[in-house]
Amino acid sequence: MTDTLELSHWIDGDRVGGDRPAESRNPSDTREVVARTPDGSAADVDDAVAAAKAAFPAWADASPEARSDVLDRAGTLLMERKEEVGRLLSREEGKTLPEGIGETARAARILKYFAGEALRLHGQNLASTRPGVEIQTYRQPVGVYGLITPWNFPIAIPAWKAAPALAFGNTVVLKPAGPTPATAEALVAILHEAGLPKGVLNMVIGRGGVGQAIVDHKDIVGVSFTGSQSVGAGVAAGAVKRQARVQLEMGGKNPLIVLDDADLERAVNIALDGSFFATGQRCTASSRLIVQDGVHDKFVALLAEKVAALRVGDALDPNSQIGPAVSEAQMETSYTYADIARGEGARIVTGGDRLKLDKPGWYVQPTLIADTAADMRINNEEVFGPVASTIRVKSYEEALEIANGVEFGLSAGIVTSSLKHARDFQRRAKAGMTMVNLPTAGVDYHVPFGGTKSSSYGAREQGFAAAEFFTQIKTSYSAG
Ligand code: UN1
Repeated sequence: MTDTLELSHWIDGDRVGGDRPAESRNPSDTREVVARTPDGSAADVDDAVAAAKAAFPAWADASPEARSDVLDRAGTLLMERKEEVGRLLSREEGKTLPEGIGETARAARILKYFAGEALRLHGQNLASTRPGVEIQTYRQPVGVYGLITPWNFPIAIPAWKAAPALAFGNTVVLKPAGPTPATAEALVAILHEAGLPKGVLNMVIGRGGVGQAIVDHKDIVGVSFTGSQSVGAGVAAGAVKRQARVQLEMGGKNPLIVLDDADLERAVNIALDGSFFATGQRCTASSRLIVQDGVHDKFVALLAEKVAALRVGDALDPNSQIGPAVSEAQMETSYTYADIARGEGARIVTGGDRLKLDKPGWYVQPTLIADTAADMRINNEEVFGPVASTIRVKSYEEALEIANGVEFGLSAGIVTSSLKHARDFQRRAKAGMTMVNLPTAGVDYHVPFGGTKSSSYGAREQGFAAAEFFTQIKTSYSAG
């Protein structure tokens, strides 16, 4: 067992809040308390926003080079400590150690990417319709942003929201997810160590009340949220009511189409990765495997064999391929959906039964479900666990119609050797991201990320697109 961390909020450059009634536990061994934390209140959010507001003018006016340097240094520090922070992430969230270290390295690279973007921010020069008049557009910092982040990428998502906010001269109040405060705290601490001025980045640990206080705070100009659709709807309603900016990333029910002409071995490995790695706890996970008649039975048999052989275990055990679910509730959701699918007449090919290991943890047996119909609940509601279902189709057109037939539209994939179908799919898939011969999950950090329909709302995150949400355009006219 490892020591329990004693965490605090970060307000105005200091660790604040000594009362620690809440805790995060290790999902691989629930006897272990990873961190004890405060349970923040609206008053803590007030203090954090006041600090962020006071810090805003100087940070907004700082040279972009100064902002770039802080992000670059923080990226270097985080990369140097990726093993240590990645281990903390895996202890707290439950993804395997290589996944935890990989995510930490990704967060470090995100900081470095936005160190560059701070210097590349630019506007445009346009001719006026009037002779002698010139027009310039500038992108300017906006103010204090509220960031509400999920537990499934406990360092990469705080990084990909905070880094652009800070790079472009805004200040921040961050609320990390309840199950994973320690990993987010590591990021905030490193940014301060890298020289971030006090008050520029604040963090309030707590439950839904903290998120609500952020959404409702009159001095927060924009809220970026990643999480569930039901919470997201409330975030949007609250923000829009007071005309704050809002950006939401929510669920997915991502399809992976496998056509008869696919390289079958490759298709099976793509499905295995997209559906089950990171314990299926990715909003980009492939949860609907839409498979053409000619290869269907072979695909299901080959995939089932690989799914059944996956080694589920303690996230820190090098032998584990799949870690536990983050919480008891997430574990229960997976089993509940296996039962729902059974009740709907589907066939559980492998998994679905409770898994008991040698230690108390929230382990889930990876589950493959076949013979499902597109309109079943298992094919329309997000499970967020290591559970995938297959749907048999006759043609590409039928596959596409089913792929597009849900309320979500985050990521969509196809495995095929046909250029014609791949190209058509890229154009017609109703999703923010399309993947050809790749898993639906596992995205690059330097390009736009986001979905359509109920998956996303507002401006895209990441890459060059991040400037849209975290800056405001000013249009300046001048005559000589
Ligand atoms: C990925 O698939 O690499 O919460 C990233 C999520 C997404 C990020 C997925 N916002 O799962």
